Amino acid sequence: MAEAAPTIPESLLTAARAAHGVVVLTGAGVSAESGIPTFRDALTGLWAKYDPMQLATPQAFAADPRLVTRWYDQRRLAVLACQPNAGHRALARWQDRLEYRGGRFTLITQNVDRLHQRAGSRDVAELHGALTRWRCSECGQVGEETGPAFAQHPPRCAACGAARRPDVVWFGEQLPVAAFERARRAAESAALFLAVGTSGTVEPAAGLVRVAAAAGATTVEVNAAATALSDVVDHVLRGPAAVLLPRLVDCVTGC
Ligand code: BV8
Ligand code: ZN
Repeated sequence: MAEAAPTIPESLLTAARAAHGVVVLTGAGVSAESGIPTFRDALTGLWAKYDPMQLATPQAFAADPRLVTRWYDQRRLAVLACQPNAGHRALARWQDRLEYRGGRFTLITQNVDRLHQRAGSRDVAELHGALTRWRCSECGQVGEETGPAFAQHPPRCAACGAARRPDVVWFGEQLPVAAFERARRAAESAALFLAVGTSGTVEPAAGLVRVAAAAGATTVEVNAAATALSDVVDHVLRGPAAVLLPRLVDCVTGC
């Protein structure tokens, strides 16, 4: 079991500075300090009586499209009102510095809030879609929704009138094939793989840590608490991502 290290071990810094291919998998914890509740806590207040595992499914949408689109519209508005935090910005900085030196940086996220992109990260592999992208449940027409709350629930497709849904991956739905394939290939060739702010409970995203470890990468967990991945990784950095990521990136990039 890797010991949780409040400081950053020299062995990790040596591996990170030498890494030509860096892969980072993020989960809801990287957005916690932006004020976005983690996925397991996303059901406060009005939604406290629901289980995300029940609400984030095609069955829930079929049974009660109005309830489901109201929850997603509220989450969409919440993320639009939030700002990226120092953890998001540190990952964007690391990508800039590594790619400037000819290295490869792949950011894979389970999050649907697009804060990585707003912080400047490029080519983000979004495994679970995005809250601001909505699509028609019938004709598939897709649109970016960054405006005020929908006037009606479920929102209707302008082309065919059918109910629109958030373009996110619900439980039981397949992940976007190209994004997951790119994530898996990056994990297989990573020299350094970080799992940041994820409980490691949702598959197949969480399995990428094991793919990287099996391929010989140095693996790291950055998390405020112990998770299913803590025993899998080589190094555990225990604490908030918005504090630990800037510190790690500054040490690695020599800022
Ligand atoms: C699929 C979008 C098959 C919606 C989400 C094995 C293989 C394949 C599938 C399965 C499998 N076993 C089980 C399954 C089924 C299922 C699954 O994984 N179930 C689990 C829960 C048992 N998987 C699926 O259904 C996937 N689909 O496999 O389809 C298929 C194949 C072909 C054809 C058809 C079908 C789809 C999974 C995607 C579900 N959608 N999101 C929405 O957001 O509403 S998942 C959802 O959970 C979010 O995206 C979230 O990101 C994700 C993972 O959770 P985390 O990000 O880890 O968040 P969590 O709250 O759990 O943890 C937060 C962490 O942050 C904690 O550890 C905490 O300590 C830490 N933290 C908090 N604050 C901080 C912090 N860390 C650092 N700093 C802080 N400040
Ligand atoms: Zn339509």
